[in-house]
Amino acid sequence: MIRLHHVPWGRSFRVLWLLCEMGMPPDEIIRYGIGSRAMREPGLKGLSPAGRIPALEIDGRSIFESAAILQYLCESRPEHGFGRAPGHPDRVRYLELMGFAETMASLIEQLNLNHLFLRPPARPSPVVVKLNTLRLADTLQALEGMVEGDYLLPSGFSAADAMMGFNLFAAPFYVRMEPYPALRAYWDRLQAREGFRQAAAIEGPQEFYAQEFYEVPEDV
Ligand SMILES: N[C@@H](CCC(=O)N[C@@H](CS)C(=O)NCC(=O)O)C(=O)O
Repeated sequence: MIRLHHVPWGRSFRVLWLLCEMGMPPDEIIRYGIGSRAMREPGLKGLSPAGRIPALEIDGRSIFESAAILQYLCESRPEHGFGRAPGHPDRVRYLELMGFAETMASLIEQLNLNHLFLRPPARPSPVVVKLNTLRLADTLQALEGMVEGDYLLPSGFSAADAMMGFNLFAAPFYVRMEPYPALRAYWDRLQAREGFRQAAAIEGPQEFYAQEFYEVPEDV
């Protein structure tokens, strides 16, 4: 029995995607809305102490933090070859990317907070938005130089691609992607994978972002 605690097109998409890559989509998906009461209730908090998604119930246990969940899946199902074990030539870059994905996602989270979730009279801070947008662009520039062949590791698709792939869904709502041709081609390759397509079909059309692009607000 596999149960995923999930926000559509949130970071739990990484888990949904890797499960689909492994041919074991969740038996049950509990969907939440960001900021909803259900996310603050003891049910989710009992599985994920800060009331965040994802949390995954699998193998008679529950796990939170997307990177930890992906790593657990790779270690418990090594036959898929999606992890990079100690001693593997790509091991260090793999570990770097698993962490770097959250450096990038934390910038996206700040932009989501400012652009999507503030309620009047609160308003986005132009300075904070500008700074986080520039910092997000810096991480994309760095990642642009890290695409090795078809994926991020020369040895092929890995959990690090699932970690980063979510970011490449979200980042283009805040940063124009024209300067990053390698990332755009990489994102196209990720979306063409059967596992991604299956996860996206389970997910349905994204409704997380209401606009195609969010500009940095004008200074007041
Ligand atoms: N580092 C965590 C971050 C989890 C996280 O913050 N998830 C967001 C959705 S993408 C969330 O649950 N937000 C709820 C909130 O901020 O209250 C992970 O990768 O699992």
